[in-house]
Amino acid sequence: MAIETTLSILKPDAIEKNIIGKIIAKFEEKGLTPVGLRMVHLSEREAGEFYAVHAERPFFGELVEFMTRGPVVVMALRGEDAVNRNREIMGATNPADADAGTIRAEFATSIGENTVHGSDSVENAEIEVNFFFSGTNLFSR
Ligand code: YYY
Ligand code: MG
Repeated sequence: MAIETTLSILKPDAIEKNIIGKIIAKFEEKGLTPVGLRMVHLSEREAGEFYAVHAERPFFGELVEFMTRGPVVVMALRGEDAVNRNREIMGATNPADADAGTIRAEFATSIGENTVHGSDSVENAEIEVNFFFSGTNLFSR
């Protein structure tokens, strides 16, 4: 399987709950390595641009409000089949539907405050990684 790079965001609820270390450990244990990592407090404009695909959805306003209420950690994760792998480790969007052992099952509060974002395709992963990182700010071992 191919080595891919995908985008992960540890959302404001993860920072508020002091669980970013626990979440990063889960990725590392399962073969996804951070190759870019920083903390950022998104503006409304940035959050809206990042989630532009959802602009017409009824939850868009709440999503932008949530994503801007405090800082987030943005990470580029690299590994085999990283896009799918990240989604598996995260669990389903609604934590009530997420498999046991996934980040969302363990830590998420609700479908809106669901602790992590992960790119949903290789194509979107490239766009999303580029949204936060220039190539010179990605590091491989
Ligand atoms: O990719 P993923 O985060 O699992 O879900 P998306 O369908 O892309 O939705 C993005 C984001 O929007 C989701 O993580 C929470 C929020 N959301 C919501 O608040 N209510 C919904 N019914 C669907 C999504
Ligand atoms: Mg999505």
